Amino acid sequence: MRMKRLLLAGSFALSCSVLAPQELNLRYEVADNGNSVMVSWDQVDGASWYRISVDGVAVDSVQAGSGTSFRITSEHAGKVVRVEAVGTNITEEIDFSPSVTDLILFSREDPDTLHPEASGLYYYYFERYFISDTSNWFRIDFYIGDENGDDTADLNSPRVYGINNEYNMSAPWGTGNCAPDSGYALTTNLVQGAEFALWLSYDQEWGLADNFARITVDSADSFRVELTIHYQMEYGLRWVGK
Ligand SMILES: [Ca+2]
Repeated sequence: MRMKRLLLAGSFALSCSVLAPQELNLRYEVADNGNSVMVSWDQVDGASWYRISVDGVAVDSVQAGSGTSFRITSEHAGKVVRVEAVGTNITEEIDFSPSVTDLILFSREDPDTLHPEASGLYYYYFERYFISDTSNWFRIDFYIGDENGDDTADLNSPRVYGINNEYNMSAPWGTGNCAPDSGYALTTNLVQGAEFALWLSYDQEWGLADNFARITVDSADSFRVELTIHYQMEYGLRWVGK
């Protein structure tokens, strides 16, 4: 009896080995002004349904034969999207994890000329720049300075000081892992412990040339701030999971 089972297992493995491996070919599009991700995949043999999850938490399921796409809305925003073909061992993922930069910046009112006041994106991370060096200006995405005169350091769009004409506005983060749709300003007071959304944009309309980041204020006084920036590398996507 034992021998017979082993022979059956052997012939099964042999017959499977001649078939091309199946793939979901999981793909996506940023949708809904950057709030949603539309995922789609190929049907695979043997799947009874497809489980969609974000960061290990099930979002929904799609029965086999009833569709091969799903829109993941902002309430489920996170980092890793997974689609599992239940009934097979086929699982594929898309990783929307942000890059992370820690920064110390100073107010442009700080008299110490060795203290950098501005920052800009260099590939996927933020670099520090001196406002005094105008050759840096085209690289600057925001700078620190008390532009509204209330003795607190502010996060400012480069447009405020005429550094360049990008908008790059900020807004209180709100809740969840999705940057807000509205409430953006050119100048935002930085408060220790607060979180802000940074919207990198050449105009004031959302588009697929834009990027979003999530800024945590680790400390802030009138001259010096420490920031942690999570940057979503996917164009247009408001999701920034931590
Ligand atoms: Ca201020």
